[in-house]
Amino acid sequence: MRILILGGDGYLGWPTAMYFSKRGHTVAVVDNFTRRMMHLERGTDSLTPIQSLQSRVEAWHNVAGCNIEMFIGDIKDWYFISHLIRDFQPDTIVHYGEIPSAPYSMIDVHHAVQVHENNVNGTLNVLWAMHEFAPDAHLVKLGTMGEYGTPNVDIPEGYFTIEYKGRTDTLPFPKQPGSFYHLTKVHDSNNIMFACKVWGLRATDLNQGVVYGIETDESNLDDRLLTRFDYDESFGTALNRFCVQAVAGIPLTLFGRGQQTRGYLNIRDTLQCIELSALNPPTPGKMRVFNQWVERFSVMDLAKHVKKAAREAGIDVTIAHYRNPRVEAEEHYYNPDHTGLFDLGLKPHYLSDSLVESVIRRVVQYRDRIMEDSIVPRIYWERGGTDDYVEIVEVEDGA
Ligand code: NAD
Ligand code: USQ
Repeated sequence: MRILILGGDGYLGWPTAMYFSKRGHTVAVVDNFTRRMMHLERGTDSLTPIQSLQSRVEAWHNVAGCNIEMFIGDIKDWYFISHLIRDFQPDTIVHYGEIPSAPYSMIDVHHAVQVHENNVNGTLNVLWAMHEFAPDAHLVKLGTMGEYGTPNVDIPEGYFTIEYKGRTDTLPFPKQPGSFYHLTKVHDSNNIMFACKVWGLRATDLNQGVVYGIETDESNLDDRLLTRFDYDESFGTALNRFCVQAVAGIPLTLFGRGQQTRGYLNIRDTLQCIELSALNPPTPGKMRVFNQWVERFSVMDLAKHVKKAAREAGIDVTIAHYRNPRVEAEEHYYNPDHTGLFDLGLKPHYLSDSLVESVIRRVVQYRDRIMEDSIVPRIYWERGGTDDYVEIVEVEDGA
């Protein structure tokens, strides 16, 4: 299969590129290093010392004997992306190439607009390029579970059948996203669904939960192949952050009451889900939706897992409740369906089996690179970016 990976220099994109090329597919990656630039802007960095994309591609060739083609350019640039899709003729386009951070999108108007322009316009370009130059390709697009928000009813995989005033229809499930970033994913989903309906394109919209972990089978072959691992407030996700905080001796940053519940998955399972989607495309004209997560945890559950795992590694951890910088439900119902990918054959990894070995061990390895100043939350949904409100409101006893 010819696979074009948009955002192939990213946390998930680079491991995906290695994973597919190891399995004999023809792989090309696209990136314009937006993520590296955003770290420069914020004064933060990946915990793992990641190589340049060029060096990784070379290292991968030396270590595994596999080739990955590289195209440096902006998905927002119509001529760049449309000519690439026309010339490469992908069977599958895996689209990770967006700005993935809720806090970053909430800094101020400029960041909200930047995230919208990047994500929504980039995906529109991809859809038009497919329509004009690769109408049979399959778009595997990374959306987010956060598109749905936290409604007080079960969440289906994309669509539900509803009866209203005596008539019945199958409709997209309502979306109640929690940040301007999450909103861009809703706009993308609407645009993709429309393009499938009108132009007969085929797409899989993957509503992915929060991903954790550093290692994959491929990246473990050589440290030059490691993917990025972020722990700052903009780009680090909760569990990755907690692991770094544990090793740095900083009280774990639980926002508010800590009962916010999300779906989580190991980075290795992301790779499987992308492969299963790519190998089983939907019929033309359809936007298929999968909810891509394995286990459900509250942030307090995560903190307890990290505390336990750190103790096994000889590290004592304190859990603290911070004033919540976000506007979100801190206690809520959460029961999203997630059978689609399991039905296709997903073999999940579980948090309790992998935390010490595949995350904490690596964090300890790179503990000297931890920038403690980038950990505490400073971006507030309500009041704008200032650090006046950083505050621990309670320390958890005996968790
Ligand atoms: P990432 O920032 O590490 O990767 C995205 C890559 O896309 C980066 O390398 C970036 O430079 C590139 N990019 C962004 N805009 C671009 C543009 N206009 N042109 C070219 N390249 C561009 O993020 P990630 O964590 O790997 O996430 C990948 C995707 O998965 C994102 O769409 C994200 O929203 C989604 N997602 C991630 C998670 C998670 O927990 N990491 C969970 C759910 C969904
Ligand atoms: N949280 C804490 N402490 C922290 C960081 C986060 O309590 O130090 C809480 C947040 O308040 C939130 C939950 O943990 O309730 C999840 O936050 P997160 O930062 O781990 O994840 P989120 O902002 O939702 O975004 C991440 C990825 C994003 C993806 C999303 C999937 O960055 O790209 O879309 O996970 S989901 O959460 O299902 O929407």
